[in-house]
Amino acid sequence: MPLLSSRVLVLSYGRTILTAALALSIGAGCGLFIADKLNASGIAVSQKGRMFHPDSLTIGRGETITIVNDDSDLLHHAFVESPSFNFDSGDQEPGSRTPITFNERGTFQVLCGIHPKMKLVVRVN
Ligand SMILES: [Cu+2]
Repeated sequence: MPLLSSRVLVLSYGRTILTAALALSIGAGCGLFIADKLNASGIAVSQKGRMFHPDSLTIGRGETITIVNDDSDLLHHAFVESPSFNFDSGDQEPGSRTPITFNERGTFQVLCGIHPKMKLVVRVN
C-alpha cells in the first residue's frame, strides 16, 4: 500500500515539524500559518519519468493533493478539464509543488499538457 504508507509518512512528518514549529514559535504568531501550509500538502503525488506516481488514487471531497515535480530536468503542466471542475497549474518547474483541491465528487483525469501519456485518475468520494 504505497499510497497509505506515504500518507502516514507525510502526516507523521508533518506532526513532527508542526510540534517543533509550535514550540519555537510560541509568541511569534506564526504557528497557524505553518499549520495551514502543512494541511495543504497531505497527499503527495510525484511526477517522475514522465509518469504520475501513483497513477490513481481515491480521496474524499474537499481533500487536497499536492503534485510534486520530482524530475530534475523536465517541466510539467498539470491540468483538469471536466464539466464540474477545471484546473490549470501553469508551468511546473523541477522541484515545484502544486496543490489541487477537489471540491466536487466524481472521477477526474489530471493530464500533463507537455507529456500526453501522463495521466492521473482521481476518484473523489
Ligand atoms: Cu509532464
